[in-house]
Amino acid sequence: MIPLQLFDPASSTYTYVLHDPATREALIIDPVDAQLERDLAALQARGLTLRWALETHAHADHITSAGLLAEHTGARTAAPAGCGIGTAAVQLQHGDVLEFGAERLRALHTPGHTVGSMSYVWREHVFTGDALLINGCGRTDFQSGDAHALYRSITEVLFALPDSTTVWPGHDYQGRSHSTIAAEKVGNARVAGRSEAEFVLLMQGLHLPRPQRMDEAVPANLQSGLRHDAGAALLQAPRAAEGYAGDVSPQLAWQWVQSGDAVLVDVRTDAEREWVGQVPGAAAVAWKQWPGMAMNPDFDAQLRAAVPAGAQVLLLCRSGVRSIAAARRATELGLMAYNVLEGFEGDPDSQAQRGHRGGWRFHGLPWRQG
Ligand SMILES: N[C@@H](CCC(=O)N[C@@H](CS)C(=O)NCC(=O)O)C(=O)O
Repeated sequence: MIPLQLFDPASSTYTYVLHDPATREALIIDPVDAQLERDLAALQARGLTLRWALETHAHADHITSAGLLAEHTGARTAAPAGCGIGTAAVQLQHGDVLEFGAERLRALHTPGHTVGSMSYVWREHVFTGDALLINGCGRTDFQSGDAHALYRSITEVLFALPDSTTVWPGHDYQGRSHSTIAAEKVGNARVAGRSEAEFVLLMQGLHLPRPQRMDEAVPANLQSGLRHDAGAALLQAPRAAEGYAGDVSPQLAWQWVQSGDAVLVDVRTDAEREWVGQVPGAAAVAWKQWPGMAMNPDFDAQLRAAVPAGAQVLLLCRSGVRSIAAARRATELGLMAYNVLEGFEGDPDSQAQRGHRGGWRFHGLPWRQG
């Protein structure tokens, strides 16, 4: 059993998908937002059900798709407790285990690149994030980095794993895919044969340029990569979008519904509408259905039945993510399709609770329960 290794060329980031062959339950490590469609297709092609979207740390060079994957697949997000990713549903401590089917993945706290960074052990593999890289290691000069801590994480935690353990890094900038603990012990250019003091001196002398997207990536990653404009001021006009007519605020969407300018379609699951709440008069056409969040095979036909040809349609989901996919599909079907920003419940807050950061309900627009 080896992990599926996927690569984001723009950031040289490796993403990993592991699965249990019996139940097809899967886990993804360090997914990248620009690769969302690829990753969803990879899961679907293999018949995998995503249980966990997991981070090794809050990245500085790209934005995670963990929050989006959770929205699309029903997976839960998990992140190291020390990383400040308050939106992650599970805050991992050293030694915690995540289960997917009969498989188990164990969290190892390996601070140094950032204070909360973790590596993950699965079978005879270790996913080292930006702690141990192939013939290198993560930088320690920003985001709570600490070269002393990194030296100890590598030499005392990771090098304590069996020599035969395969090392799967978070990045490689030279096209290498994996290594072993034995090879890194002997040959890692930054660590092998060096004392802690020598390593610290070397790290202090690196003077690497800042990651280009750092200012944008870190705040977004502290929220699982979910949009952080939810709850923003009322938008007066639709915002342009790619693949569909545009994004509108919940308030503007409601104005259009009242004036008869557009049909509101709720693309959440039956369960969400029933138990969380729904907008009176909205048509219900699920994009995916619970349990399993499988695609609704009748989406096209049901949407056509709900919206007259050529009419404007507003797509509403939980937080404005599924509705983007649905708006793109509705556009392909010939409709003038808009995504309702923030969705019914908005984004999760720092306690991982929805309803306090934007959304249809938060703005006091009409809705009812049951
Ligand atoms: N050049 C890349 C960033 C490269 C970089 O700084 N990578 C970090 C991980 S985000 C690192 O730890 N690199 C270790 C090294 O280059 O030795 C960008 O602009 O995004």
